[in-house]
Amino acid sequence: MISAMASKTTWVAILSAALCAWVTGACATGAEGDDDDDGTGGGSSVPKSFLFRRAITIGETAPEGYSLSITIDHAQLVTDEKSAEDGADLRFFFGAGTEETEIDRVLDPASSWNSATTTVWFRTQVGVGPYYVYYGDSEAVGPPENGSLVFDFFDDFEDDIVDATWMVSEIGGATSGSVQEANGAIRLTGAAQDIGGTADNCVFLRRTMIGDFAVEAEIKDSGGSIGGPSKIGGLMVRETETAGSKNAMISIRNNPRARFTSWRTTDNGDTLDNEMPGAETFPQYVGMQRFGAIVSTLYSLDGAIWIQLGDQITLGTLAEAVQLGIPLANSSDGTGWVDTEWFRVRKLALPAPTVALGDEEEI
Ligand SMILES: [Ca+2]
Ligand SMILES: [Ca+2]
Repeated sequence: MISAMASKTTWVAILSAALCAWVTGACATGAEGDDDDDGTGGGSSVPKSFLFRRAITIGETAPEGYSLSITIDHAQLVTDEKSAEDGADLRFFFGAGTEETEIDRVLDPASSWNSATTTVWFRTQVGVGPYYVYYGDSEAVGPPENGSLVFDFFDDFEDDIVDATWMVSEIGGATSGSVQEANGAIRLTGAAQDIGGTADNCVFLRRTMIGDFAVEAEIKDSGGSIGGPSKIGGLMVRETETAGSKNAMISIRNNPRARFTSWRTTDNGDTLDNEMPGAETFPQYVGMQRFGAIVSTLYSLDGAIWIQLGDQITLGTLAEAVQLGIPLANSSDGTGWVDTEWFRVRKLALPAPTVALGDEEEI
């Protein structure tokens, strides 16, 4: 670690003289790199002293405010001493010339810096671009990385305070519903029976969503009293908090653990399901997409490649505003719990817009 940092300082020292020739103000103040280091983001114009950049080309179908990710071999950049191990110098900019401003970027929670497949999210802005990812400034600190400016909603559950926009419902006679945030996760606790048939008995950590969306989350762990056919966390969209509300869900069904999708297409109607047998362990990555009244459920083995589980579900006519969140039915009179590591909601665009990285440019 120490030798890597020392060599990084060296390449910056060697090349900084060249940079001083044209980066206005950077050398006079000694303040190389991004000056928007308050972590709040929001796009400020900054003097840059990055040594490299790659253009980002985005397909025309991407709407404004759309969350996109790029995957980059950051480990190779670190090996080549072009970027810091912690990725603090990997920064995203939008706009041309004097209009160029820095935008927030967030490391995918299933990814890591200094990886061959480092995946970073950013969001499309108002206008046509261009977009660049810059790197190669060992003094760059405090990258803007506000997830709320990259996704429609993002919660990594890292500050031990439950965001006030989360609500807990005890549906169909479930009891002991509560929520707390600790150890980087949100814990939903309750004593509930099952999700299925013509009425559900579950606790539901929810928030109101309007319109179409894509949502992903990581189920971290579960414990307490977990009975036989439990549905352990995951993602659920339902029209109302009534026990017989139409809904769609992806969960982990207990004993044996299996990825599990279920849906009720009419209020108080029966529930159908689809499962993929397997002795599943945590963590589990789950996803869902809502397009009008059509819901798709997805899972991932690594948080990177997502696979649809079962067919698309059509929930009849679905209200524009729905309840989206994390279900738990622990099939027990005792209390059980499920922890969720992170939860994000982003705009849905179909087909998914393309994004591509151009070749590295030295600057
Ligand atoms: Ca929190
Ligand atoms: Ca977390």
